Amino acid sequence: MNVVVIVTGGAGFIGSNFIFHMLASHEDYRIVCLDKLTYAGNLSTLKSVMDRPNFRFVRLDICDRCGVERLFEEEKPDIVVNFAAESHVDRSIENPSVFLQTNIVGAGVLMDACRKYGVRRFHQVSTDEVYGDLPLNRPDLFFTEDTPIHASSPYSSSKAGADLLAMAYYRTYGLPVTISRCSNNYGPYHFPEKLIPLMIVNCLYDRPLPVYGEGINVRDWLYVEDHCKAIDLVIHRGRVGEVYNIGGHNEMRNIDIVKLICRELGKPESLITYVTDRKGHDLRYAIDPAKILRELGWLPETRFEDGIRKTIRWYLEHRDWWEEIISGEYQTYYERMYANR
Ligand code: NAD
Ligand code: TDX
Repeated sequence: MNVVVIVTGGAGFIGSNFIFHMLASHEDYRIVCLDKLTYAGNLSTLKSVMDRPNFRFVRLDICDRCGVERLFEEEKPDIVVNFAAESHVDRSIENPSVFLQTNIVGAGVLMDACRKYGVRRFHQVSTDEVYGDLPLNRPDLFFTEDTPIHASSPYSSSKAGADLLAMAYYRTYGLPVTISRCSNNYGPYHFPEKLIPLMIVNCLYDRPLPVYGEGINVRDWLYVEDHCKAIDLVIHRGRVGEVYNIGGHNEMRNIDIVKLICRELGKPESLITYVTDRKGHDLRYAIDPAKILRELGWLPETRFEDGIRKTIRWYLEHRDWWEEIISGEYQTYYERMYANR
């Protein structure tokens, strides 16, 4: 076993998909998942790989400096990929403090451990949201790696904070850092507080489909496996000290996604309910992925029409996974967020 990779936040949506990808593509690697198991982390997601001899799960908070150092001492990782984060914009608007703690302080703890134990790569999984938003009437504009950071929400500003810290550790200490900034992901194991799984689940229960504002905000959707493949390329072949944008030129208005989900599930559009807009709601995200194509040859492989059908089918076939989630704390969250909205 020549390469040890610590994947933080691997019990969440993208981190778990990344673990599946890495175990399938690099059979000789040892993959160590470090996750606090917050409301968004789910051990049942990892049950198919739990018994693999080259996989280990450790329940740990990335802010726990002693625990993180102990794990690094034991595992001597070659590569650390940081997915662990508070990831939901609406929760960050309600209560920013845990976002600052995990997304900035936690990332700093990991980078200190990487310095101390001399890892060969620290990869920070960032987001296109650090660039702020683009106007709806300028379809010619895209985020490039040179677009200034201009975050809008407590979530995106905390992610921007981690990016700045990573670049500072690269310049000051020579820590071998890479950063990727991806657009909105969708696919299996997406927590049902986010747009696509929330709409699928509500459709299946014939519940109202809460669309913020007029539903005209635009997101650039990427199938999660394509994101995982891009990160795999960046950690192996990306240049240190560089940022790579990841996105698939697949812009959709929220309302069009919700209508498509209704159509696919045979549900009436009369379920759509327009609700009070998100505070500071970003209008449009759109990634220019030219750099990762040019340098690493990455292109998305899944067309949206196929990816969304696969995703809907996955939710139909994995009711146990999401029914368990929505029967718990999620109900209180949903009431708080959507009742009387
Ligand atoms: P998620 O909320 O589904 O999962 C986050 C995981 O991190 C959970 O397993 C949770 O238990 C864990 N975690 C949270 N706080 C922790 C802590 N203090 N210590 C250890 N583990 C902790 O998130 P996701 O959608 O999978 O996003 C993963 C990463 O990708 C995040 O950094 C996010 O900013 C970034 N990202 C997400 C998207 C998207 O569309 N979902 C797009 C671009 C970038
Ligand atoms: O009930 C809803 N109704 C609605 O209209 C929800 C949950 C969302 N929306 C809108 C808000 C956004 O315009 O749908 C769009 C997508 O919302 P989210 O799924 O919450 O994603 P977004 O805010 O775009 O952020 C996501 O992409 C970038 C991830 O959650 C972040 O972690 C990632 O960095």
